[in-house]
Amino acid sequence: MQVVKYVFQPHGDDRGQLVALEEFKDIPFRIKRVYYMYDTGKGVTRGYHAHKSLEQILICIHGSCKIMLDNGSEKKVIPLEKPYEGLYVSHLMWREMFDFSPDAVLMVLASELYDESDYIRDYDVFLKHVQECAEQNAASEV
Ligand code: T46
Repeated sequence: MQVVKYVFQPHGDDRGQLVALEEFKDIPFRIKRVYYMYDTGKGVTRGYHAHKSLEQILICIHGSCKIMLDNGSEKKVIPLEKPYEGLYVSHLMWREMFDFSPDAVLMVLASELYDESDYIRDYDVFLKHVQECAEQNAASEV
């Protein structure tokens, strides 16, 4: 499984750092929504779902956390601890966010507006979607 981490360009000077993100330039999709989570309790794991079509970039702009990505056949844990790094999370990728430091702020740039019908919250249903997708791709290659 290929993990795509973007390293953004910080514009630093003697005042500090600034990171600017533009759609289609720094971010590979149109940014339709931004949300962020903070004050995450000790030992809390969030997520436990995949998306049918949503693409996102996760940036831990303060503190640190870990992201577990699972494509249905492989799992990887990716630490996020730098405000200039963004983790790309594609559709059909199970995600769990955990190990938040008390000061963590996890910001997410999303390709679509909030839509509960895009969520797959059952792991077995997720595996079925992954398999169906692989079968469709194999059929279209014939
Ligand atoms: C994802 C991971 C990384 C909204 O009303 N609008 C929104 O845009 C979002 C994201 C959430 N909500 C509401 C829905 C729930 O009542 O906020 C509440 C918490 O959302 P959720 O339980 O889905 O949060 P996480 O941390 O499990 O997942 C979120 C995103 O929902 C999800 O798309 O990929 O962060």
